Amino acid sequence: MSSSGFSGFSGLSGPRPLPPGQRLTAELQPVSYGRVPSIDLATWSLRIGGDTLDAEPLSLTWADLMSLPQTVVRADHHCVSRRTTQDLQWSGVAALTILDLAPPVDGAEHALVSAARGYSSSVRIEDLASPRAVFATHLNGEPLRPEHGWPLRLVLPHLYGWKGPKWAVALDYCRYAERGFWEQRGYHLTGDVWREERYSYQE
Ligand SMILES: Nc1nc2c(c(=O)[nH]1)N[C@H]1C(S)=C(S)[C@@H](COP(=O)(O)O)O[C@H]1N2
Ligand SMILES: [Mo]
Repeated sequence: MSSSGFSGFSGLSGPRPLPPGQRLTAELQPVSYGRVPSIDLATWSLRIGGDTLDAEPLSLTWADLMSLPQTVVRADHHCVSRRTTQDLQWSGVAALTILDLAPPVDGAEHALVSAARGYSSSVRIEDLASPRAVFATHLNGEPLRPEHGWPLRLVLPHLYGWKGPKWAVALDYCRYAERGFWEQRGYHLTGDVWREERYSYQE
């Protein structure tokens, strides 16, 4: 069992434990560096590239994405600024489905997920392969609002929120970890909330 074994509380009733150092907020507050991008679905795609198994990038259009099996994940959201919002329902395409469709080459254990307007985050393939990792198109049954990442955001419930780019446009596999936006600015490469991996000096 990986360090993320505590993330599966969906389905249990009663109060759930908070990760260390977190406090509850009722509503999911939009948090982002920079402005909300305007995106045209007709030209939008999710590009899966870098060290792919067949050495070719794959671009998924919105229609491609919609034709993949859809999944629902109930999860708590933990921002590294210490706010936790419990019991959100994300739906979209499991990250595992994307990994199966365009797998990384053997030996590529890392990825960089990039967003429109320059944001990116480092994630481990192992974390993307969590059954609860989802490229979400909907929050609580509604299409994502623009400020929450429409049309697509990555959700990794066992990692801090910064690991999930909103307005995701690319997933690049890499053999060596590449640091994304916050990882270059002092935040942790892995970012497991239950291990309280907040800062790079803990690595
Ligand atoms: N593109 C982009 N994605 C992002 C961010 C950002 O600044 N830009 N902020 C991250 C952080 S720090 C958190 S906590 C969550 C916040 O999600 P929310 O705005 O839906 O609450 O988005 C993450 N994804
Ligand atoms: Mo955050």
